[in-house]
Amino acid sequence: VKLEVGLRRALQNNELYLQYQPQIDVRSAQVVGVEALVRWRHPEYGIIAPNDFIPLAEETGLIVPIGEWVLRTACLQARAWHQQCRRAVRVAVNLSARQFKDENLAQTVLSVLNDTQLDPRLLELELTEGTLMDDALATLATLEALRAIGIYLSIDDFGTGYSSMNYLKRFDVRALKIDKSFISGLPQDSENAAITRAIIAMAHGLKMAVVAEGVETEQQLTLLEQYGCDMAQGYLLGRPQSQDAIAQMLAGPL
Ligand code: G
Ligand code: G
Ligand code: MN
Ligand code: NA
Repeated sequence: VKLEVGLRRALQNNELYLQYQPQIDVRSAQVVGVEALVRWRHPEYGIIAPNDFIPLAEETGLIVPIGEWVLRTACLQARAWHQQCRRAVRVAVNLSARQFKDENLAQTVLSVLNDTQLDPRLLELELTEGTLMDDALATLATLEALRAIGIYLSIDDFGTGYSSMNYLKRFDVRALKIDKSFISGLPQDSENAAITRAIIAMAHGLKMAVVAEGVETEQQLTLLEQYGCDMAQGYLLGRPQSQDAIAQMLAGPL
C-alpha cells in the first residue's frame, strides 16, 4: 500500500527515469537502436528495478500514465539524439498488456509522435507473446492501427510464451527478440543452439528480423553472426545506461 501511494506520486515528483541499452547490427557492429528501460529513484528505498514496480503499476492501472510518460520521454530523447549526433537511432519501448488493450493506444502514440516530431520509423514498440495471444483477433486490429502509423513492432522475450504459428504469420511485426534464456547457454548448450537457429530461420521465412537478447560473450556474438542473426543486445554490447552515455556512443566513430 505504501509503495502504491509512492508510485502515484513518482510521476509528478520526477522520480522515474529511463536508461537505454544499445542494440547493434551484427554484421556492421553499428548501434541501430536502443531499448528504453524505466527505473524508479525512490526517496527512501533508493533505485527500484522495473520488475519490482511494473506489476504494481499494472494492477493499479498506473501503468497507463507511466507508460505514456515512458513513451514521450523516449521519443523526445530519440529526437534529441537524432539532432545532436545526426544519427538515426530507433528507440524501443516495452508495452504492457494493459497498455496494448487501451482503446486510446494508437491515438496516444500518434499524439506523442506529433508532439515530439519523431519519425515514426524510429519508434519501436515491444509486445510479448502473452499480450498478443490473449485476444488474437483484437490484436490483429490493434497491430494494424499501429502499423498504419509506420512504427516498428517487435515481439519481446520470444520463445517463452505461447505463440500460435497460425497467428504469428498474420501478425504484421518487423522483428522477433529471442529471449535471453536461449542465448545464455550458448555456445555449449546444443538444445538452445537448435532453438535459436530455428527461430532465426522461421523469422526470416516470415520476413521478420531477429534480435538476440542477453548476449554476454564474444563467442555468443560470433555464433549468432554465423546463424544469420540480424541484431544483438546484451551486456557485451552495452549495459542499460544514461542518455549522455548513449549520445557519446553515437558521436563516436561509425
Ligand atoms: O531493466 P530490467 O532488465 O530490470 O527490466 C526488467 C523488466 O522490466 C523487463 O521485462 C522489461 O521489459 C520491463 N520494463 C522495463 N521498462 C519498462 C517499461 O517502461 N514499461 C514496461 N511495461 N515494462 C518495462
Ligand atoms: O524483458 P525485457 O527483454 O524487456 O528485459 C530486458 C532485461 O534484460 C532488462 O532488465 C536488462 O537489464 C536485462 N539484460 C539486458 N542485457 C542483459 C544481459 O546481457 N544479461 C542479462 N542477464 N540480462 C540482461
Ligand atoms: Mn524488452
Ligand atoms: Na526481452
